[in-house]
Amino acid sequence: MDSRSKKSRLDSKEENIKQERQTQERLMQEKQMREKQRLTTTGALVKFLKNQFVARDGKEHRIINGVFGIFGHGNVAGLGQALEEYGGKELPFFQPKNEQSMVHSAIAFSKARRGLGTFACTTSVGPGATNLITGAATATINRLPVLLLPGDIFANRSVSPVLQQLENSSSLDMSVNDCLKPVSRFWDRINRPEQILQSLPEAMRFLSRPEMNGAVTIALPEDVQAEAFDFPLSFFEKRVYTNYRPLPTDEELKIAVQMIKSSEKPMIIAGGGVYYSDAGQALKTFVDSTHIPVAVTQAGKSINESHSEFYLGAVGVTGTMAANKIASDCDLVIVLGSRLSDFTTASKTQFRNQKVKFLSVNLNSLDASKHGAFGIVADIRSTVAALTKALGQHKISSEYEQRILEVAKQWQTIRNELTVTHDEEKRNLTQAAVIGLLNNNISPDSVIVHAAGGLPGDLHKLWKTTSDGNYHSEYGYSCMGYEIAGALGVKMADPKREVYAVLGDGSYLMLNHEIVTSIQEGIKITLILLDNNGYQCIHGLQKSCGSRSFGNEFRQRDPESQMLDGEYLKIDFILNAQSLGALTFTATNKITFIDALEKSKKSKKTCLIYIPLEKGQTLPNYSWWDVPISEESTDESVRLARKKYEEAVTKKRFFY
Ligand SMILES: Cc1ncc(C[n+]2csc(CCOP(=O)(O)OP(=O)(O)O)c2C)c(N)n1
Ligand SMILES: [Mg+2]
Repeated sequence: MDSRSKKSRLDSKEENIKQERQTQERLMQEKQMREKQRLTTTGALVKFLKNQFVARDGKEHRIINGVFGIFGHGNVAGLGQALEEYGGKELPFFQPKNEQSMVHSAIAFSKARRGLGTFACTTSVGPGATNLITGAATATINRLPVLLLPGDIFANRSVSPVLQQLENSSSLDMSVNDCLKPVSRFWDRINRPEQILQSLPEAMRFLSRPEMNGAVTIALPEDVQAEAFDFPLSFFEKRVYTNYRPLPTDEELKIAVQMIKSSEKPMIIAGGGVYYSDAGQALKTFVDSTHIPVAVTQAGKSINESHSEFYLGAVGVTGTMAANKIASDCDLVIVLGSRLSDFTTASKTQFRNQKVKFLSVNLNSLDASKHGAFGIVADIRSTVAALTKALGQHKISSEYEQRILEVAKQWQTIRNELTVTHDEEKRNLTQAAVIGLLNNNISPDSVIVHAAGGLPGDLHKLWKTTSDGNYHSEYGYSCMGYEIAGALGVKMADPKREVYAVLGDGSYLMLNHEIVTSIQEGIKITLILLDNNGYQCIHGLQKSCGSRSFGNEFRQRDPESQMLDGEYLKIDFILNAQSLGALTFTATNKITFIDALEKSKKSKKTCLIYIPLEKGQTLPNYSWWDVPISEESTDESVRLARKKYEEAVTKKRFFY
């Protein structure tokens, strides 16, 4: 063969290989195209969200159960269009009346489901987005998951400034959504469609892991929302994120057992983690076996407390006499799933025993290490069960047991006296009487939702939680306005339960519009509105700080004094609620309140029970709260209060 023909044969072989390679590549591309779908960023986002699940104890839960939204130019054509096109049954849309309240509804839903699942909240680019901030902070502080999807300014900057754009002179890469950074556990901005391939799975990790829960913000520039990309189909396949229960190590258990066995006066502080971890039953078994008493934080009070006399109720600033007495003197605090906020520790004055030690179990290592605790970063239910087993027959001493039972009994007598109803005296009901009557006259599996004002403190002290989730308090942020929106979310989480928002006139005036959403959706809740003409818990606090009365009551500006100290405002709450669609009742005594409760139970539509309160009735305090008082004042009563304050501050104890 001459060299020429040899070369041509080689050439044709190479040509064949080349052609073969090209065919392969074309087929591969065709296959890839078949396995891709051209979608807008928000179309892909919606398709992705529909198929995300979290699994715990062998049960799967949808992570995003629907979308709350208010549209504007920043989200209507992008995400709005995508929701209409792809949302379907799996991602229903709800129309709340304020962006803050939609976050409250979402996290209340999540709390009712023990953190397993939440909602997404979409807003436009400007005020809609900044209205999310309070909701986001409420979520992150309470460690509850929510997905926030605010629209954002154009990524391509071609129209800058778009309507509602903040023009920050120090950076063009900044929008109002940057305000959401400190209140979000995870924050991202999508500048190219394909970025969601990384961003969304990361967001799901934050929404599905309890120790990472909080607000997750994904800012969506309005041009990018509408841009298309060939998304791999595999991105939309069902994903299940496992919410496993990490166990304590043998070494950790050994140390914990030793700490408990060598303690003479141990007590448990049960925080929200006990409820989220569904550890109520495991805790009961532990208490039945060891007789170690339990006190609860606001979030921890969500667990059923009706188990035994070793459950002493609330601890700390708003604590019961029994729990606080035991806490003051105990030598070991077993902290289960608590953030140890200032209310729980009475601003670091609650635990007075010189030898007191802390043993803490929490999935969140920040919380586990507080107060110099021996911290076990593990699941609470599993750890409590392991401790019960490892402790065997161990019990507290009979002396200590006697003391616990004694103070528990004393407290029950006081509680019953405090909640008594003076209906025969023709006075309005006191807040404590309302609490007692409500506790006794609603079904044990109902839910009460509260957040701010004088109610959280009084409820914490007096309420008896009759089933898991029966007590729903938002007290991480104590955010006025949470109550009605929160009740809506709780009812959505479990429509079988009767849900009561218990709130003051101040909170009602701040955010009452979700009554409209409840009517629109046929989601029935009952509002118990306690009217005491203003911000009375702060008024009380103000007076206890030596001040007289300034800016806290709802009073007319007086023409002579030019101050807000004229007549009380005449606000017709009944007419207001009726105008939004609620069925209303007025209760002025025991009989009318019970009657209103019975009628509201039968109603299919949202009800409001209006109760004018007997003002100025406060409960006894068994602890202290650090509210700094003016060091300088011309007012004698302030100077006196400051003196007492300076004494009280010396009782603070720090643990490292
Ligand atoms: C959004 C918000 N603003 C302000 C406060 C401070 N604050 C706490 S309680 C309270 C008064 C609440 O009034 P109301 O709901 O009538 O309850 P009351 O104090 O009368 O029991 C205020 C202003 C808050 N917790 N949340
Ligand atoms: Mg009030």
